[in-house]
Order: sequence, then C-alpha cells, then structure tokens
Amino acid sequence: MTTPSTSPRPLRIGMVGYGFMGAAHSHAWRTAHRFFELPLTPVLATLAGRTEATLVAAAERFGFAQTTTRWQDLVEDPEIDVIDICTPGDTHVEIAIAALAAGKHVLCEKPLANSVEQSEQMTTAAAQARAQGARTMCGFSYRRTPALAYARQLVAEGAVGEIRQVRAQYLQDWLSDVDAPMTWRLDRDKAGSGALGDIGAHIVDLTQWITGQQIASVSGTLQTVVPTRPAAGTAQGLGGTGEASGERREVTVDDLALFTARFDSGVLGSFEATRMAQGRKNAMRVEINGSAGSIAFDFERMNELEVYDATAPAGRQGFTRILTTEPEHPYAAHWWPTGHGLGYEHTFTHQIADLVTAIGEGTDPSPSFEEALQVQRVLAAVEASASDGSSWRSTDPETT
Ligand code: SOE
Repeated sequence: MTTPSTSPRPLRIGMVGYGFMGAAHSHAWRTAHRFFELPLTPVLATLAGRTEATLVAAAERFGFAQTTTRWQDLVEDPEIDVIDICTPGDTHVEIAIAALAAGKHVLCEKPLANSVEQSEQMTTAAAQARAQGARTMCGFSYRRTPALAYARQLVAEGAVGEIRQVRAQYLQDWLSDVDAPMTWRLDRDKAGSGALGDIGAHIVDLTQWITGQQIASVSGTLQTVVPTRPAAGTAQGLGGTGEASGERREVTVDDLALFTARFDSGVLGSFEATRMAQGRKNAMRVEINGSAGSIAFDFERMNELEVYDATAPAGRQGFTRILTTEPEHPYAAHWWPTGHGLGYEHTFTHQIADLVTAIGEGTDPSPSFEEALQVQRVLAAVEASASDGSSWRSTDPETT
C-alpha cells in the first residue's frame, strides 16, 4: 500500500455570502486542486452570512469548517488567506477594502461594485495591497469557458483577420412573469443596476477581452418593462412565484439594456442584455466578424465554437462547429476524455485554478480590479447615455 504524497501548503478561504454564487464558488474551491496541479491547496475555512440558521446549513452543505455572522471576523482572522466576496454589489466596497487593508487576497464577484467611484476606491486599495503581496481578481467567470478562451486565441492568431464588427447578447427569461417576486437583483440600492450590470457586464468584459480592444464610447437605452413586483412570494432559482394579489414594490433597475459601442480601434459593436427573453435561459452570445472570417458562440451550447473561414475555397465555405472538448483547447485536458463536455460550474473551477496559481506564483491574476473598473466605466456611460436621450458618452475618465 502507498500513501499519497503530501499536499501543497493550505490556502485558507473565508467566503462572504452563500447564495447562487456562494454555491458555485465553494464547489470550485473544493474541486480545483483535484483536477489541476496547484501550488497551494484551498481549504474552506469560514463562511460568513447574516442569518445563522441558513448560514450553518449552507456551511455544512458546501463543506466549510466554521461560520460567522460577522464578515469582519474573516478579515480579523490571521489564519484566513483569501476573502471571497459573493454578496450583492452594495457590500463589495466595504468588505474588499477591509480585506485588502488586512493583507488578504480578494476574489470579488462581478460587477466589481455599484458605481465607478466605489470601483475606483477598490482599485486603489488593490494597488496598495499588491505592494504587500495581496492579489485581487474580479469574477468574470465566463472568460474561463474553453470555447471563449479559444476564441480569444483564434482572434489573436488572426483567424478572423481585421475585426470589423462585434455583436453580443446576453438573454435570460427568469423575469418574464410579471408576478415573479421582488429580489435584491431588482433593487438599485443593492444591485447598482439591472440586466445592464448583472449580465451586460459579462458581455462587455468578454468582448473587450476576446478582441483585445476597449470600449471607448457608448450610446444606450434602458427600459424597466415591469415597474412593480410582488413584495412576497416563493423564490425558485433566480425568479419564483409572487403573491399576485398582495403588496407590490417598485422595481428600481432596468429589465432591458440595449447599446451600441465604439471600441478604441473604431470598430462598432451592438450589445443587448435582458432577463425577459422568453425561452432564452442563459443565451450569452458573442459574434466577431472580421475581414478573414467570423467566430460565433452561444453559452446554451457552451462546448461549441463556430468558426467561419472566408479564405476557404468558394463552395466549401460555411461555419465549422468546433467541439472545444479536446486536449488542444484551453482547460479541457484537465477533465474528461475527448468529447465528454463541460458545464457552467467548470468555468468557476477554472477561475479558482487560475487564481490559486497566480497567488502561489506571486503573479497578478486577470481580470484585475483595474479591468473590472473599466467595465464599470462602460456601464456608467450606458446609464448616462440612456438618461440623456441615447447621447454618445465616452468611457474615458478624463472626459466624463
Ligand atoms: C443572474 O442573471 C445570473 O446569475 C448572473 O448574476 C450571473 O453572473 C450569470 O452567470 C448567470 O445569471
């Protein structure tokens, strides 16, 4: 009988929040070192949340050793190495700045915060803490979808030639029912914005990352289609069933966000984010059209990337469906034999693997808080444009 060799040194995780993202992150922290060779072994140390009973149940389910109803306990605990922020946007700035001041590494869910000002404060704190060795990352997890990471590689290799147009949509339908109950995601004070920040932020980040270009200006429109929702109801998944005849509360964020963007190269992009597109469950779609071809992706078919080669002989042209499950594709070799496919949760596991590698190697993980601040500037410019008759708005801090 042989004993497995000793694991690398532990990396102790303190997580704040235990909803949808808390579950996704905990799973990733537990799984990453089993499939990726990491310089440190993540250990689920302490879970923080406000409501003792549900907190304790979540900690047991996710595998945390301890709980606390004060997130400050995580920051004050010298045994905790990483603070993982999985709470609504209104809490990010305070927790992140306290954690960084205590020298912790920080992973923060997207969008980075609820305003550009808060994001700037967090980015300044991150820059100061970096000098002491603290690493920061914002959770734009879709970057770690193998097909999208591969799309980025293809664009960088020139597979689409010169980029001419960008098209991005993030379509969900969990708010289609007018009696779906009120949640924090519909409350501006908690979430900052609606479809724009919740899911539009992902396609802003992704298109900038895949193209290697930044959005310089935008013109947008926002709409709240259902202005009030039942105050009470039974939550199910992201939505649920509200008490249709009971008290209703005002929805203070957008249901739909539509905008046009001009990248710094001059390329134009169209963006659409909605949580009311009946039948579209998690259709996050990106298409890049260039002089030599196109690439197209839809998260509802996340193991596929469509590539069109305009230089192929006439008569043999057409979109090729590449199954991005092969050892040649980013992340895929760590998982299953050829063709077996990955799911939503794997994007989070890849995110954790990359973060732990960066912490262990003392390098800066991406997306950094700086990159996430730039996304926040785009969101703010869309809001400013929408409130001003869809005027074009710059994302440059010097001109806004
Ligand atoms: C809700 O729209 C949501 O959970 C987003 O908040 C996540 O970022 C996205 O991955 C799935 O949808």
